[in-house]
Amino acid sequence: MWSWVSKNTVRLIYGSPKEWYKPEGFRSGESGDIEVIEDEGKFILKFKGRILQEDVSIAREGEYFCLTMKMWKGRIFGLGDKMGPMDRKQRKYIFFNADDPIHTPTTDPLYKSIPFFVVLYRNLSFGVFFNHTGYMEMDFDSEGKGLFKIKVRGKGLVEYFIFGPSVKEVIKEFVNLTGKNLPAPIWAFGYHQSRWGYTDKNTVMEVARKFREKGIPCDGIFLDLEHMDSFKNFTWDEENFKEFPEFVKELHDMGFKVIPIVDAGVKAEKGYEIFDEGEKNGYFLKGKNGEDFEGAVWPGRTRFPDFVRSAVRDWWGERYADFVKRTNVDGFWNDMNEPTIFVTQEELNEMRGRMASMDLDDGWLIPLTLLSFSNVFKGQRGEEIYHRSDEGENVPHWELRNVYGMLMTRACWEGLKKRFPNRRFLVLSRSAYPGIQKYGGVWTGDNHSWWEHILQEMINIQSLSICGIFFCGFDVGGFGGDVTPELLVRFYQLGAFTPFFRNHSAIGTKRQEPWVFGEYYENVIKDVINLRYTLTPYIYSSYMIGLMRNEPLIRPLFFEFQDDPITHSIEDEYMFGPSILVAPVYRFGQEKRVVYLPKVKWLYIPTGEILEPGWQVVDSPLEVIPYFQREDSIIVRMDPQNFIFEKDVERLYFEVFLNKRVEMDLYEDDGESFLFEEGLFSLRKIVVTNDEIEVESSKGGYKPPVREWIFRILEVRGKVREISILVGEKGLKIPLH
Ligand code: MIG
Repeated sequence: MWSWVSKNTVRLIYGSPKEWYKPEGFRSGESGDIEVIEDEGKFILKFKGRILQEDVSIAREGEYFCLTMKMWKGRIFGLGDKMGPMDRKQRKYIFFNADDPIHTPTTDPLYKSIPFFVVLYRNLSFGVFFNHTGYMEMDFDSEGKGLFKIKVRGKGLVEYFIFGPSVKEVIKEFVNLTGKNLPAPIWAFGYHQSRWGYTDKNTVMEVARKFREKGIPCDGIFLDLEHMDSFKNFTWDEENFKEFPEFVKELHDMGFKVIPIVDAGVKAEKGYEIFDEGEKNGYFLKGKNGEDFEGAVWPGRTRFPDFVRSAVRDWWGERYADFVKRTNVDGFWNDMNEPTIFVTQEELNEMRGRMASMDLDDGWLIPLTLLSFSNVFKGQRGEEIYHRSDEGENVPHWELRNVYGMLMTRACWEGLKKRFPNRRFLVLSRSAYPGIQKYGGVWTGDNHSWWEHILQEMINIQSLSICGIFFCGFDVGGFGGDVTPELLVRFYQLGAFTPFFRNHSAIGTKRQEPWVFGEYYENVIKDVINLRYTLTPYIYSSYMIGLMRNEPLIRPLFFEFQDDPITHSIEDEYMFGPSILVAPVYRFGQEKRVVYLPKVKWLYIPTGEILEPGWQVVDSPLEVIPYFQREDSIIVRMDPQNFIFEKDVERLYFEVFLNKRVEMDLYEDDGESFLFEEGLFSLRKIVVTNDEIEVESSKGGYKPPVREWIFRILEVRGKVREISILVGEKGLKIPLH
């Protein structure tokens, strides 16, 4: 069975699947040029006679449904933040959310399941989304036999096939199918400081004050587990974080937003209101015999809300809103929502039993047994847990695990939106499934202070972005392990060119705020953060336009330059919005960087050199981030501020790198409300040629303030001009001769 979903997107049904998660972007009545040939439950897809997908066999192995296809030619990109190279070929991946804090080159699975990928071969591209929320494996020809294999636990599978032929169109359509990205508040694009291990209010205040004293910009402070009373969500510690609302106010007065952590698990403690309510109403996940499922997480004995049910989401969503009402925090950071379950009573009993019966004569078996327990931590426990659906059906966890974290985040976003319909919050999630982008941004979890992870994070943010998750970032400096000076700088330099820019580290590791390595490194890092803040108008405008058009801020080179096959092989450079190419340094002591510059001339911003397309070598000493401006593009900047709303922005700088004609769209709004959804935004075109600057009148109901616009026009032949004009909502034309 198959059907059209929208133009050039088809939905293929294999076997008799349950499709728990329903995509939303169906446009009935549309059809495209793909030819679908169905034969005994298998399919062949063609476009103008050319085969795009060819199924080989279908098989049932016990509880599993297996589908084999011919492996595609070309490259495979996507799957969210999985470890390893950006091209996913020749590897097998598992989709079953897991909390694994050691990200080696082959660790798999991790926190998210994003079963969507793009196939790219020359000028042809299409996307494949296997919409399965339970256990799944995909093997992109790891055995080299020319076969792609997918195996799911269940009775069938739903595939969405999206024909391009450009990567850009594939991604846009995939986002259309799974949902528009959240509007993050403008301050979310500032810099954020976090650490697991800011033990009390004073420690946090000390850090906050240092930022202001040193004039290092910072917009957000994240509060980890310590702020809670005994790891109970939506509480605060009366000793170390007493008078919490006043503390939040104090930070607000200094220009900081405050974003506390929320864990998926609820401490099982009578008298803790949330536990009592959840237990009384049957809101928690169930065990095999219908009793509440219990496991150990940070709070000790823990129960888990059944986010699959809408009543539970409504209840949980109100908890966030209520916490905002009490404390006025500015967002939430949803953690442990795979969900992580450290251990269960049964497992503990088994461990005890096995260890108790051992003695030294067991030799090697002793460490082996201990090691086998460490799997427990990752244990996904599909068998032991049951959900109750809205229809009252009992559903085993293995069918739904991969959407648990997304549904928690949905509860968060919807709960906040309901109570505060006109206030944007920063919502983050560690676990995810396609569609997460409607409810929250993501970070990539527990990376390490390793050089290897700078490149990995570069790959991660590109892969998340092409899977429709635009608001993403990683722990700058690395979460686990002790950071070293140069590594910290290079981590910052990458982080400054990502949507979500936050330094975070684990308890027990070396502190890694910008100043820990003394004046020299502090100044280099301060410059990086300042540079980031100058880019705010460009970043925010590009993000919001991307939100409307379903185009990510982070774009692999092939997203913009698909025609050039060399771009298909590049994972260590990317486009940051439409005008900037960034090639961060990711090796220790690397003072030159080899870069590939596609198609046009590029301005090497750190030195002002104009470079020809092709392979180039640029200087990249520690103070320098290799980043480039595309020919015929504009970058809009402002003066840096200590935090985004510190002062009115009186001046905008339009850096124009001009050959013939530049055209850009500038988006502005108030940055913190939802009024833009009712048309209260400003969108206008700015066109610069050798003869004139043309600024369109602002369209939309938001009146941008009158500001000085300074145009710095650099022509490819080297001529420089600077023109300053006052611009409000009205358009104008300025001749350049
Ligand atoms: O088991 O809250 O990924 O960012 O600092 C560790 C403590 C729990 C994992 C998150 C990390 C966070 C940490 N959490």
